[in-house]
Amino acid sequence: MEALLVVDVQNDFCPGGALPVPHGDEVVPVINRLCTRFPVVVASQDWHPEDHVSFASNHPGKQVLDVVEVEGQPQVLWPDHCVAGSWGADFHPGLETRFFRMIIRKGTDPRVDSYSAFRDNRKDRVTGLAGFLRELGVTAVTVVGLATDYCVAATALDAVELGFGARVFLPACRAVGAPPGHTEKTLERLRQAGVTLIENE
Ligand code: VGL
Ligand code: ZN
Repeated sequence: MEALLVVDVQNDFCPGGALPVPHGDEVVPVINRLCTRFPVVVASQDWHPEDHVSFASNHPGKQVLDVVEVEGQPQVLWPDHCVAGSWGADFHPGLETRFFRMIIRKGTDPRVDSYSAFRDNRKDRVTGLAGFLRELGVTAVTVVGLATDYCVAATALDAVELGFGARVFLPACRAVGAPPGHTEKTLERLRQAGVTLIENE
C-alpha cells in the first residue's frame, strides 16, 4: 500500500509568510486532487519553539542563510518561521486537511532541526511516522509539498533509508532554491539514493 506524505504546506512557506518558497501556494490545488487517489494521507507541520536553533535571530551577529555549527553539525539559519501555534505554522487555508489521517509535528526540540518528517537532522530521534505507516501496511510513499530541496528531499531520503519505496511528485512541490544550485544538487542526490522523481502528471 502506498501513502501520500504532504510536507509543510504552511502559511510561512507560502507568499506572505516568513520564509516564502517561490510559488509555494501553487501546490495546494494539486495536492487536494492527489489526496483522493491514496488510501492513506499523512501531513507534516514544521513546529518550532521561539528559541529554535534554526532561527538566525537566536544567533547574534549571524544572518539568514549563514551556516553555523551546532554540536558538530552544519545548521542553515532561517528567518523565524512556523512558531508552534502561530498563524504561520497553520496549514495553508486552501489545503483540504480533512484527508489527513495523521499529522506529524517536527522541529519541536529547540536544539536540533528536523527537515524530515521521519526523524531529526541528527537522525537520532524519530517522530513515529515510520511506525505508523508500517503498522498500516504501507510499503511506499509519494512525497509532495514544501520545500523540494529541504523538507521534501529529507523526508524522501529518510523514507528510502528506513525501507520504504519513495517517489517525489514534482508538480506538487516547490523549492527554496537557495543557496544557488541547491535544488539541482538535491534532486541528483535523491536520484542516486533510489528515489523516483516524477516530473509531470
Ligand atoms: C523547511 C527550512 C526550514 C522546509 C523547514 O519545510 O522545507 N525549510 N524549515
Ligand atoms: Zn523549520
